Amino acid sequence: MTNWLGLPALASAHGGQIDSLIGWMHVFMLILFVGWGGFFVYCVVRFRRSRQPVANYTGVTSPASKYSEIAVAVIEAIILFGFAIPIWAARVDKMPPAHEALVVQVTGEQFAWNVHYPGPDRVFGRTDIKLLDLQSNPLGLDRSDPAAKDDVTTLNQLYLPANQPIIVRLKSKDVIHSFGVPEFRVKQDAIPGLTIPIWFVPTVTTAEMRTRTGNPEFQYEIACAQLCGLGHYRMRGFVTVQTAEEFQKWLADELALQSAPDPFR
Ligand SMILES: [Cu+2]
Repeated sequence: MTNWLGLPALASAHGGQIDSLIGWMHVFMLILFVGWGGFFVYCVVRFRRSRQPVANYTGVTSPASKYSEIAVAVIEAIILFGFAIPIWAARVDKMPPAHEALVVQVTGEQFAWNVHYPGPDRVFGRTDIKLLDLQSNPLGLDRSDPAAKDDVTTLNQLYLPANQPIIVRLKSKDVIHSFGVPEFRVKQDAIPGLTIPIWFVPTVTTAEMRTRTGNPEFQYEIACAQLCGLGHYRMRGFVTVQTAEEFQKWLADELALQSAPDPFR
């Protein structure tokens, strides 16, 4: 189906299915709208006062409406248990294996997104609330932990390789935020006290999207999709999708930069 609903540009592997679901929803809702609208007009005409001057207190006696209600309940149960729950299980619960995916932790706070990469060892370093410093160490990462030595953290900048499964482990430091990237057709609440994984495969690099949209400044944006406080409007993060090679280079450069001893300390 073409993009008749004017949805944002698509840049993830599963997004096409979501778009076609949204499209079919609109088609079904249009059918319902026309059906019920027609029924309403019929009733207004059929039961007008000049034709029905006196109210009929007995009402409808045929059991047709009872049976149609039962039929609707049965059909809805089939849609829920036969389609909705299995599709949800396949799409959301079945994560790609962690060794094939890039696992990254994204922690929302008022009003920023903290990104944490485990680095080449694929193990997230220890974090400790005592080490937390809003300016220099917003995640409280313990650099003395061997697993943390190769970790990379960024603020509001999520770099991802294209065409590889990404598992984002969502967390929140304070209130409920929501990680939404419209082009990936991904949106998930980040809830304090929970680590919620979501996964997707980005398919279009930022550079490619810039040529595609004709906008040299195009950026994928993480929009916080839950009203999370007064600064909610400025809780914006940016996603840069690169080729696998570019991403590896970025990660290596960033690692060299972040693990170097700080000359100002
Ligand atoms: Cu927020």
